[in-house]
Amino acid sequence: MRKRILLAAALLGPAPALAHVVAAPGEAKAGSYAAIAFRVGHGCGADDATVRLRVEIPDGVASARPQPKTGWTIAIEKSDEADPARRRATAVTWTGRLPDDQFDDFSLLMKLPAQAGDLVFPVVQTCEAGESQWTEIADPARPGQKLTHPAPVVRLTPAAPVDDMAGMPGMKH
Ligand SMILES: [Cu+2]
Repeated sequence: MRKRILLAAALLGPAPALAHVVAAPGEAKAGSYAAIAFRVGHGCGADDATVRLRVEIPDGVASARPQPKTGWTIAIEKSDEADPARRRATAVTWTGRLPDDQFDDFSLLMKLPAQAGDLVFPVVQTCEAGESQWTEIADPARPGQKLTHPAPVVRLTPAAPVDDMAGMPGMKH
């Protein structure tokens, strides 16, 4: 019985950290600034090294700044508002080389939307031979559905109300 419960939890839980391309952490507070890494666990196929990773930034993210990364060049695509101050990063592309049998993290510091819910980041992983599009989105009407190339998701949890925080012992504001 206990075994069956654990198995069910595993099936419903987040994707394994080293499979596919996943967001790490996969959960953050709505409205917060958070550093989120896009973790690449393998190449596009057997022995097929990753040479480029393009992460699309969803609309509600007010700002996204990539962390400099030794051995990789970074290109930031921006929205086209006339006022430079209003332009936001719409996609970030890293170019370099990651062998298939190694993993790496590609980090963004983001101002997350205030609204709780799932934030989806479509990712295209380009390799020396192939390409993987991590762009599939789960259908909430079909729980348990298996996606072969799910897009990384960050679950935004509601920000704690200020009153609750003030009532917590040891919290100073
Ligand atoms: Cu995988």
